[in-house]
Amino acid sequence: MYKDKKVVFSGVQPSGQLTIGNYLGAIKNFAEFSDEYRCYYCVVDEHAITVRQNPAELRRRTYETLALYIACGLDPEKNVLFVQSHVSGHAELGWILDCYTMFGELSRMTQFKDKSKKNTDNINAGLFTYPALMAADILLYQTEMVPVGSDQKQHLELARNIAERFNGIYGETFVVPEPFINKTPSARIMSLAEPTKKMSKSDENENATVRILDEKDVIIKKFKRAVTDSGSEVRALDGKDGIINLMSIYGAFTGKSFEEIEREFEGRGYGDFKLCVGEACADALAPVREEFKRLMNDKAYLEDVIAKGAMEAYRDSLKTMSKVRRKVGFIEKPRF
Ligand code: AQP
Repeated sequence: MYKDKKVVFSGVQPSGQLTIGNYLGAIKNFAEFSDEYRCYYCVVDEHAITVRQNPAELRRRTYETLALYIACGLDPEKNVLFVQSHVSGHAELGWILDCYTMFGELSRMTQFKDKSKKNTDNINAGLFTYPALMAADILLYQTEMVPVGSDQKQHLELARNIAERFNGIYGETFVVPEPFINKTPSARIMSLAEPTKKMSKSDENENATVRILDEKDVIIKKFKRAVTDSGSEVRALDGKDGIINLMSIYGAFTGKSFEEIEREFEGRGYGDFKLCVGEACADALAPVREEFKRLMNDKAYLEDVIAKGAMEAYRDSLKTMSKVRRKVGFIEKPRF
């Protein structure tokens, strides 16, 4: 019975075509929690509009992200798969938590700094308060554990601080969540064009990202073009950021350690190595691509999953919402 289970929550923004960073850092790890935990995996469309989106594309990507969840192994019978904007508690709790989140805390968030540099003409309040909405997503379901890539660690720490602050004022209200960041280098996959920068789905340089849904020949071409240093030895040495990134990706898809990879490619050069990384990645993702195509042709099924997910998430969110409303001093909601 799920009521005795601890809760896992995570989300992905439908803000672009998902990359192998999203896959290796987050989604690939989601399924392993499904049996033991009550799992909520959300398509966080409200977060996506902190950056200007084309409405038709946002709609399409919302379906695609949900289909990718399933194609990556998340069974809708075992996980609550849903769309954030379908459950009003996210925005409602987000506003309340805004009032328990400090300006100074939000100003220190590196994602805000990076994204405001990238979107100078649209540094909106939502981009700034994004971490408070993310805290609401997590705290709404009394989440114990949040599987994310390492770029989200700072936001998770802030969510913990907000929960502790609120609990400190009003008494035990929220479970204080723990991040789950996998210990391998794939917790942070870097751009193929600028290996000191994280791979991001919204990167405009197509050579910087490998998308989960890219065809095999495209994947191989992108790895061939990946920026490396001027050497030729496949070794994880200081300053070889590009090669280390490719080793992390190869290791994540093959299960091989850095030592094993170094031994395998001794004396073989970068060209050979890049081809093997491309092939390992494309072959591992081939079944995901196939299943994704099948699901996108079954809109009725996706609509059913979305409706069931929204209903379950909404129902489960009510308890926390009513507790929070009472604690902060809002009067009882009239019943219509
Ligand atoms: N490069 C990455 N390596 C490992 N994990 C990553 N994640 C993102 N990029 C990498 C993880 O993917 C999950 C979903 O991310 P998100 O959609 O919520 O937002 P994000 O972290 O801002 O991801 P992107 O790809 O960089 O999106 P855009 O370009 O829209 O900002 C998270 O768990 C994240 O850690």
